[in-house]
Amino acid sequence: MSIIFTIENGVGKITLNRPEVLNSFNREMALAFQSAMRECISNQVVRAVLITGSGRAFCAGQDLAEAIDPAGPPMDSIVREHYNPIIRLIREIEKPVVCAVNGVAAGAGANIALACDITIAAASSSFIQAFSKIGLIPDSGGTFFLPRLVGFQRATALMMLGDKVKAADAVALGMIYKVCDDENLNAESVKLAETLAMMPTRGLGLTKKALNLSLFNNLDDQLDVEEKLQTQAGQSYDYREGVNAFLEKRQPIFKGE
Ligand code: T3D
Repeated sequence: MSIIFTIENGVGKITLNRPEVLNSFNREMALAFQSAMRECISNQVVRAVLITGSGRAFCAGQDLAEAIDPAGPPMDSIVREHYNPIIRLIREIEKPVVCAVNGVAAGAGANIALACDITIAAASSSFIQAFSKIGLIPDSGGTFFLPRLVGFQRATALMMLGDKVKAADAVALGMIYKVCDDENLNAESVKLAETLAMMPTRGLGLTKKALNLSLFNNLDDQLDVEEKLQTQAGQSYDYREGVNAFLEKRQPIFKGE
């Protein structure tokens, strides 16, 4: 099984599972990942998503043996059919997506981690824009997210030089949210995803929508977006529950509706 997909406590957990090749993506894994993400979108039980890897790596990007295999998927279809849909699904799902980077994240693996909503990493993990070393350009949204996260100069240098960025440095650069001890990553990331899953996830989904649009909008347009989405959030069950629970001095029970 190239991925392991489970649903527990409101969290759809996708574990990349080709540890012998550092969870690099072949076509089967890319399509299985997309299918799990689609299940997370349509299944109302899933209120948050957690992405991680098995073994010592998070993901080493494209499986290079498959990429040069004449019987493998044609070069031009790899980005179009594998990585672009994955990044679109991560950004389009109106539920929080947590990424737990458990080891090296290289190439498309690094950029998938950067496209997630909240990325935490084990202290021993690292991020490498490995593309330049083999004559490719960064894909999987890397040229979109990395300059926005760390600034144009740093992104350019990281992409051209392919330097390895340690997890703690990735936090300092603003690439990811948080680093934690290796042995705590699984527990911390599950706890984070489960916490999000219990929150007013309709509102979190709308927050994500607003953030996506903020990447393109000017202030005036963004204020309009906030007005529209706040109106939707204000009509949600969770908003009423949150306010009632506050006034009644009790814990709210949110439904994601
Ligand atoms: O058409 C297209 O290809 C477009 C799509 C592009 C998307 C991309 O992601 S391009 C970038 C592809 N990825 C890379 O270039 C990274 C290649 N891997 C590495 O540079 C290193 O493996 C790492 C820095 C990630 C980790 O190094 P290290 O020393 O910890 O491990 P290792 O010994 O290099 O790898 C362990 C095994 O995994 C090894 O196999 P073996 O010798 O034990 O049988 C190695 O060949 C295999 N492996 C690692 N990465 C890949 C891989 N096998 C296939 N594809 C890989 N990407």
